[in-house]
Amino acid sequence: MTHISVDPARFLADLHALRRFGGDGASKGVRRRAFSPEDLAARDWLGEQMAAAGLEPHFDPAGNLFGLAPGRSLLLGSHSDTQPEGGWLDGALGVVAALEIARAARESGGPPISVVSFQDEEGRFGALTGSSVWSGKLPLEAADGLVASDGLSFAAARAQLGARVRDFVDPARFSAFLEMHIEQGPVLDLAGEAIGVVTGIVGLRQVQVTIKGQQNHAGTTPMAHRRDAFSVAASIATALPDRFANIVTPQSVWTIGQIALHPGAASVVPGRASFSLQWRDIESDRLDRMEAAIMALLDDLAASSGCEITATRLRHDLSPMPMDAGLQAILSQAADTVAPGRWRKMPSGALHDASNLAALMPVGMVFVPSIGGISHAFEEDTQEADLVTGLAVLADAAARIG
Ligand code: HGY
Ligand code: MN
Ligand code: MN
Repeated sequence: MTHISVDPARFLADLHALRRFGGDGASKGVRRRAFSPEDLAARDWLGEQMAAAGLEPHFDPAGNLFGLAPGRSLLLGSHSDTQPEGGWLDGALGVVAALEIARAARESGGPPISVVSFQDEEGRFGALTGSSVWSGKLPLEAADGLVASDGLSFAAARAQLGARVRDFVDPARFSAFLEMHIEQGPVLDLAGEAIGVVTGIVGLRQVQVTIKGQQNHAGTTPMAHRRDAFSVAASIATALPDRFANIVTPQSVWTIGQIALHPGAASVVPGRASFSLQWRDIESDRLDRMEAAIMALLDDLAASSGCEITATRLRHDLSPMPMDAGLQAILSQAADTVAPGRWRKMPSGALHDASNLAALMPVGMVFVPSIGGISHAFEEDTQEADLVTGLAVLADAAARIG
């Protein structure tokens, strides 16, 4: 096993350099939505770093950026696009760690390692869009029809790639995929541990609920005569915990993250409400039972409120995905070597591109702690010592895989 001697200072310098593309300025936070000018500039910068590391930069038609080692290689990476108000590490950590390990492996005469930054993991257009297209789960033509909330289509967005675009990389080039990521939750931080070896990634379902009531005057319409679309939306949100009580576990989650009221005026009873409802769990059948409870609740409220309620499935289903047992074992050995007594095995409550790649090759993931468990917010952060520990674990595992 060739030891891959990484350079922590170089790794951290690259992480901070990447943060400046779309950097918020007042915090470490980043705004770097898929195919935004900041995202394209960041990808071009990453391509330059890949070339300087002796890798062949390669954009595919979906905007995924690979740094290819010659021949067959281990693939490391993540994504470099962010949420509208993203953290500086979500995705970026895995891409920059992959770059450092690929560079260090080449310097140490170690195994060939390729790097990838998948596009639109954060779902400006779809869900894990770039890796869904690359893995064959989502045809490029279907992705092209996806439209962001500002009206930009995936087709128009990716057209900005211009002459950068080449063909899709053959997944057979890669022996396995490893992704380092921040935990984005509180478990490791609360336990004072440094490393999480991921056992599996949750599945996700999402619907867009639309409620049609009666737009009316906020002053002259008696409460008993209203068909207030927001009031029904609020009833759905408050009723879900009871409806889920005998179904969910403490790890099950559901979120109403985006809501729009029409016409959205203080003196008008909203006639229409539309909101996203997303739920996640590590078990498929529990996702099914949560879905059945949601649909029953919508039927009950439509009958009792006199409003018309529809639910449109927004995203193609993302099934729960176990991580490869062999890679879990290798990552556990690496964690035990680098951070003995300070690591655990754990599931991922966040989605990751690794879910899509599991259909193509063995995949494994490793987590580092998130301070306060905060993510998808400008406050997202991790102690630099923990970032370096994660890098060492990933490098050790990459060397063991060879
Ligand atoms: O939503 C997720 O789990 C991912 O961070 N995009
Ligand atoms: Mn992520
Ligand atoms: Mn994210």
